[in-house]
Amino acid sequence: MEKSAVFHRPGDNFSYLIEDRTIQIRLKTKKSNIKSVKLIIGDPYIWEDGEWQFSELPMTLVSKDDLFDYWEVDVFVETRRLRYGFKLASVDEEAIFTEKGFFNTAPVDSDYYFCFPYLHKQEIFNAPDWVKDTVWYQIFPERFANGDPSINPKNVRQWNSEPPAINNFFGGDFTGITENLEHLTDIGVNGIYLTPVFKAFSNHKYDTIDYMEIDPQFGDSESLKKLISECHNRGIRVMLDAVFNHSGYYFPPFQDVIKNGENSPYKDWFHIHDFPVQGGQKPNYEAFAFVDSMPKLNTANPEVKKYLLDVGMYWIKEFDIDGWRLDVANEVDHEFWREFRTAVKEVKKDVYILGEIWHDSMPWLRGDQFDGVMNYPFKTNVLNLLAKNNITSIQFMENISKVYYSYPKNIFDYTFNLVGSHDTPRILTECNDDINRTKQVYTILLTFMGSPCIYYGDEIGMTGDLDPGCRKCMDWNTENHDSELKEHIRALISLRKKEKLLANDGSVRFLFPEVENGIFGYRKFNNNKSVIILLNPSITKQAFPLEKHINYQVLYSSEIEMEPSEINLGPDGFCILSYSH
Ligand code: ARE
Repeated sequence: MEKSAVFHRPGDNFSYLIEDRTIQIRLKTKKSNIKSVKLIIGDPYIWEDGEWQFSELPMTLVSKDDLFDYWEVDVFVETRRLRYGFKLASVDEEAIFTEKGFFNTAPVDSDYYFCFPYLHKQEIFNAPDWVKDTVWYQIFPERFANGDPSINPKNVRQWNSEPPAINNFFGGDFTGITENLEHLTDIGVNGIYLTPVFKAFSNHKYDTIDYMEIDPQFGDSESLKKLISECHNRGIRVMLDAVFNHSGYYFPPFQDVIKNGENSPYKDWFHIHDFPVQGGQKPNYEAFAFVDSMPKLNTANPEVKKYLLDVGMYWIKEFDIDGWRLDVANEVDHEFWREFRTAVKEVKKDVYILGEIWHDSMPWLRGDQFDGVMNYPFKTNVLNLLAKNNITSIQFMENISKVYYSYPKNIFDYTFNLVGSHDTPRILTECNDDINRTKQVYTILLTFMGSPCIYYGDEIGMTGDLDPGCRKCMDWNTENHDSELKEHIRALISLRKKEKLLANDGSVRFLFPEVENGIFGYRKFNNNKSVIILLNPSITKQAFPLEKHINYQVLYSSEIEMEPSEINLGPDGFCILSYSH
């Protein structure tokens, strides 16, 4: 038995409440090393004749990655108190794994065991339920539609008249979005994420000048209120982009520091290393990356905190927005985000707080800060398999399993899944213009656990490389639209709304391929139904075994051949099956 690879630590992704008085407990062991695991569990205060009373429950081998097996069990705990350990069996050995180490027999003293002291209902991860049923559409406002030329920025370009650049403008605005909401409702999206809309210098607006003013090139309070109410009338939620890690160069407090140096009342609003303030390649103040036009805000400063928390509350209170996407969220201190959560949830209990974090985000997802994060690890693995072909489907399943099991189950219902954004090349470009591969990407995106997001224009087959290439003007000439791709996305969103298991309901099991690039997928299920999503990442027809006694219904698929004991998927094929149990 490989004891050094056995791991459990109470909390985070290893033990957590999933319902009132029900805890999900996980254990990691060396891949293929342990043959069975039983959970040893009991109330720490129930003893008889000097011995702690516990029971044993079998754990299920639910998944694996390249190094580990994952075991899991859900337990209803009547008294809400528990101590627990694990009885492991390999082919030639048994051992009891406790907080105090390994033993040959189960210690009869609860003090040896792992401790989850008390199951408080209010400690169930609590994010807004509506996010589970939301399919997002990300809009870069400068490039979606120019609806009101009267507010065009100076030297505005004709729509789509030239490639996007870091400093050109095409006049996208709120009116343009409002006038084209039907495009969104046609495909069935019910959430919009707008990149920054407040007054700023650049075309991307991540260099804020005034957090309390809408950028005049997009519109004004009235046109934003109209956009939001038109969205709400169509059942579409609206999320804005909060850039609190840094301001822009022309943010008045920063301008004051440039002018008055150490005498400025704002000198502690930033992280200035010495005076006078010097920009350039290596500014003498902290910034986003080393971008001197984005001075980092000192969010530990009470004045800055108050200013930004007021901003966070204002746009909810006055414009009824439904969510905040938090820019460079991982570089702002946790204490600020805890106070941010308290403040904005006070104004709107079910506001969605989404952090932009590209890496493991557990420290922000313990219930006291974010409701979800942008799931870039999901995007990376989907693209590595289907676009870049640099991992096999077995490696994909191992990697995606590692990502999934590094968080508590409930977290994944609220994670923001994406395959493209304003910071990355467009998905069709990543897939080398292969429409079948792109359709497979969307089959995963729109059926995986979490809240999926479509980047504007990807649904009609727009292309574009790294920023600014991925920020072309939306192409409104329907003759250029890939109607097959758009219909595929529309059908999947419609299916996701009809079949709740395709959204966030129930549990999941990953279906590993039998061979290196074999058919892979996942089964999502509740007590009485399963849906299975299968994909063939190869260019050859492949079979996937089916259970003969099950009556499978095909909900949606590419070319398939269905037999009693197997389903054959053509090259780049996909299918979604369901069955009752
Ligand atoms: C642009 C060009 C840059 C150029 C820069 C010069 O893209 O190549 O060097 O201008 O000024 C905004 C604009 C960008 C602009 C940037 C800087 O949208 O167009 O860059 O400002 O002026 C990391 C951060 C992540 C950040 C990305 C860009 O972790 O937070 O870098 N994303 C947010 C927004 C951006 C925005 C900013 C931050 C700044 O979404 O749109 O940029 O407010 C790995 C790492 C990630 C890294 C990622 C991308 O995966 O793990 O941490 O993200 O690569 O680099």
